[in-house]
Amino acid sequence: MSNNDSLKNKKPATLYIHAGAEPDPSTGAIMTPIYQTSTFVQEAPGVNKGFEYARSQNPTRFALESALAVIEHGKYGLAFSSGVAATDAVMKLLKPGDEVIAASDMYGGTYRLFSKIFEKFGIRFTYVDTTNVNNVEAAISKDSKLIWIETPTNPLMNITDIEAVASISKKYNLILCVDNTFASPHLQNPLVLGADIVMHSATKYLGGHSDVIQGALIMNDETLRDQLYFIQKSCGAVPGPMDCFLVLRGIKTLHVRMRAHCENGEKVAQFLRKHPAVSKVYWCGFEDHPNYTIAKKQMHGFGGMMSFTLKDDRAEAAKKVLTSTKIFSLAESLGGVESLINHPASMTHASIPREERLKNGLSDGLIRLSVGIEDADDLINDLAQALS
Ligand code: P1T
Repeated sequence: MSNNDSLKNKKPATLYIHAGAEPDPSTGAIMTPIYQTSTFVQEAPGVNKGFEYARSQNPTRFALESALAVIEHGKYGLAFSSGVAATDAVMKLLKPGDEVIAASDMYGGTYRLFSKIFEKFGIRFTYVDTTNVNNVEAAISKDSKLIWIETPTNPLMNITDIEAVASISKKYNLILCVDNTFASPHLQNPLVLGADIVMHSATKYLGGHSDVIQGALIMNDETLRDQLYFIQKSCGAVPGPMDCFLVLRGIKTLHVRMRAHCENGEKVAQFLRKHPAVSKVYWCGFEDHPNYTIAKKQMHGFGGMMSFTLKDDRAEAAKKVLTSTKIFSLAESLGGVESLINHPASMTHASIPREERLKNGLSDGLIRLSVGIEDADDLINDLAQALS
């Protein structure tokens, strides 16, 4: 019986620590070895130990992929060299003429991949506000093949009802892919809610320590897994074994980190909301957040991501805050143990045309926080001095 079989019905903390981890058969090493090799010696042509060439098979990657499946309550996991490489693989399931219904508010790099790369190859993207699921159904045409949503969204923390979109996608026989990066598998499991594919930028909460770039896909359907594995090995965007080891290690503390991110996130969100210089805080844990009921239904906590605007909503005013924090570092990315502050309009979402951004509510003055797991009072004091 594999270790993953013995994890059936175990709680998240146990899953994260033991998923994918088998003692190394040759030495008993408890930690998965980093198989830093490009190829595997064969006894005779076609006679091998199941490993031929490391783009197609690597034991460290396989251990991680098996862990990814377990922690997202799916059957199969696939790891990629980045989050966008994982998204790229999903898009390669499609052919020219196919249409994707995509969320209008999402990570700028995903929008760039769709609009600047895949449109060139004849795939059509229709962007809708997926927080109203009626918009999704209304947009479906005879060419629609896939629905792409992100929830909570980057950076406006909009929430889409995964279960409701999954039932629409099943009705029209479409593939539903959910970017679950902001929630992490600890706070939300889209496959359980009916999605077909879960995507992660493992760079974020899964790795958790800002030391690796990686992506992940998890699914239940074997045919979909085979198609995506074929794309993974044929297109070659695989992560190296050292990076797989780092994400495997990160996953072991996911529950502890997420608990701390949630606690600190709530304290920081409440502090910002009461601050006289702040006009609006975007955080899905507020009871008056427009999608709070759905967030509460489908998530097990609200995490450490949030955005806010100042009463003075010009980019210059935001820049003053962005360059005045001492513990929050000004940087792209999120989900690491350390707190980051970011200016979406000029950084992570600069590839979205300004008109589009403004239409979706992403203003020039919006500031995004990835609240880390430092001491909450220190984080609040840091923001207080930057806002003053
Ligand atoms: O950076 P990469 O590992 O390729 O992941 C891309 C990606 C996909 N989906 C979401 C929701 C993301 O936030 C990201 C990456 N985001 C940032 C780098 C950022 O600072 O928002």
